[in-house]
Amino acid sequence: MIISAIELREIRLPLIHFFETSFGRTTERRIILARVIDKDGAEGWGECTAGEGPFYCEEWTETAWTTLKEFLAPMVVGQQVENAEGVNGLIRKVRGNRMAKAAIETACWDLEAKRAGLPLWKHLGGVHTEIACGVSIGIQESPELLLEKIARELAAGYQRIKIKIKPGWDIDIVRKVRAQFPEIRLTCDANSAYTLADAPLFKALDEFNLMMIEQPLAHDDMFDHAELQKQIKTPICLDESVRSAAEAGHAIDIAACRIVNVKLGRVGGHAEAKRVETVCREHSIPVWCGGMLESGIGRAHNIAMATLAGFTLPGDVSASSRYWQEDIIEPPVTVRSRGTITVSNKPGIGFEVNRSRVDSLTMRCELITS
Ligand code: OSB
Ligand code: MG
Repeated sequence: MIISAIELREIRLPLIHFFETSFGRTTERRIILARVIDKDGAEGWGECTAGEGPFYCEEWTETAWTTLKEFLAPMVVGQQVENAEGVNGLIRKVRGNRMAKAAIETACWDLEAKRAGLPLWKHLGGVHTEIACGVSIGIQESPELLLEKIARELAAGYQRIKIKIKPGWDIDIVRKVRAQFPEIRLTCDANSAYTLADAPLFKALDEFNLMMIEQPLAHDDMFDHAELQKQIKTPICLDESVRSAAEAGHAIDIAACRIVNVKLGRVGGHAEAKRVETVCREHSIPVWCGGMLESGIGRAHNIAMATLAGFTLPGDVSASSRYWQEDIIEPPVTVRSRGTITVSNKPGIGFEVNRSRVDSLTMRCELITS
């Protein structure tokens, strides 16, 4: 395959409701989209999942834009590459910047699947045709509001509720949620808001029968997580601190977690996500698909990835209508009453990109050619 051009765009997309985590509140997304075009004019779409500031990880919209435009796109255009799997080889020289890389890499997978006339999920080697969905509910203005939101999501059929926690919004909140919903599958995500000194808090959380606690400690740590996992019964799930299959292997080796959240952007695209899934599956570590408040393009890629065999737990992949007044793909992603998404069997990501809507949301656009 030869990519003859890459179009980068930044779109702004306001969220229906703000989303708050321990590191801050998001009201409007600034999303970079990558469209790769081959010499025959076939195209593929990818999304960069970097946030609006360097808070989840080092990357953010502005650094990803510059890295894509100045380095990554020029390294890919005009180069012969065997397949989408091989795209990483062209951009290996660039360290880190995985979310920027994933925008191009995932777009190449979409293109390749379309050229083969295959749905992306099949092209990736997926096996599930229906994926289990959970929701991630941000920090709310009051506990009552959180309980209301949970009730609404359960009524919509979602199979698992994840709540965001931070110091001051943790054990009392979990206690209230459990009191109201004693049987639900419940998890919490701290986005690195705690240290090992908070071990007593996590021991106290053991009584609430959480499916897992996601990334309680530092974003770049594994060793303290291993120490914490020794002290608590609740499984730890790593998000931020697993950025590659190698790191997944290390985390498993030192027992830093019992579950892994896989995000395409965080690991640099589908090829690496597949390797993470493989390492985890071979060690009987369940994985699930995380979310980064993606538009429909990133969401469609997430759905395809979540069809891989090792994805056995409900992911943070939910309906477009939870985030956007109107998505940028057609049809929007919808969730069935039993809390699942049925995969699309159309070629590539399986959804049409609404070009006029994307155009109307575009703040800047750059075409990189060879
Ligand atoms: O840690 O999983 C996370 C959103 C932004 C940044 C980090 C995270 C999240 C979510 C949202 O939890 C998941 C979603 O897209 O609904
Ligand atoms: Mg997380």
